[in-house]
Amino acid sequence: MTRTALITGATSGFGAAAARRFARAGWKVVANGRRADRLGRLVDELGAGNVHPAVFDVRDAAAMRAALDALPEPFRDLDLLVNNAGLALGTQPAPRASLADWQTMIDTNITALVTLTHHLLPRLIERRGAIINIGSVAGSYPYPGGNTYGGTKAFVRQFSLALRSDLHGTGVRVTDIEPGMAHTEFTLVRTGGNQAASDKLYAGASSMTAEDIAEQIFYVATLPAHLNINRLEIMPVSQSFAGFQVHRG
Ligand code: NDP
Ligand code: 8X3
Repeated sequence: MTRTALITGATSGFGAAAARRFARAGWKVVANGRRADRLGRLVDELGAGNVHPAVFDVRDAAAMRAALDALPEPFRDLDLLVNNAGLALGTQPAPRASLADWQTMIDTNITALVTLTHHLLPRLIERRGAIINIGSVAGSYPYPGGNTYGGTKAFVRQFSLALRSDLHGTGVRVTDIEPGMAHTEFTLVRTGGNQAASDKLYAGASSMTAEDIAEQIFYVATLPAHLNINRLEIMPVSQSFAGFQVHRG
């Protein structure tokens, strides 16, 4: 039986890699993002019968609903929602951070994620489907400059667990995949397009790749129907934890 996934943020990074992984395995993929040109190239690469472009800003609830309500027949029966679209903005400590950046992260990583989830829950329950949210290690481990980004991902972790509880008995599975450092456009976006800063962060670090995370998304999505991975935390071997800091004087 053909299955269908909606993947948000499929123009880059994890989302684009996941769209390729699922489409090549025979799934139908609704690929979302704001950059229509990139979604067009994904459709050209994977085939219009396999990938449907859904161009909308996830923060625009009306556009989201319109796009999903207008899905063509072969893509309408969604079995999987991958809430991947998201971003970090800025690396400054809280007193020097931009409030507008904080609001953009909350709007994208939290408000849009819950709005889309709420909209699709009836369809997912009907099909005993699955939800995979992309959280982050930043939701569990604080680091300087992580402030609101980490806060949004902590929300994603707890919301995912709470959904599991509310969906008890429906057969719908919910997983929060929580990656550490992966080389995508994430740092380019976070630094406002600073390619040198992005290159410096990933240089020599053997970071995870977008394909590494896409493989985990696919693995979770294709487990036997009676299994639910609640949280999947994954880091590159090169990344680990540092201790508490102590200020004296
Ligand atoms: P990328 O910047 O490479 O990709 C982000 C994707 O999100 C893009 O496709 C972008 O599409 C989409 N997106 C952002 N804002 C919106 C919006 N308002 N509406 C629709 N789509 C949007 O980063 P990653 O692939 O690394 O990030 C994917 C997810 O993984 C994010 O939630 C991120 O927080 C999380 N994450 C990333 C880690 C990393 O180290 N890379 C580690 C842990 C978690 P477009 O701009 O075309 O709209
Ligand atoms: C991004 C992972 O380690 O850069 O969510 O905060 S990290």
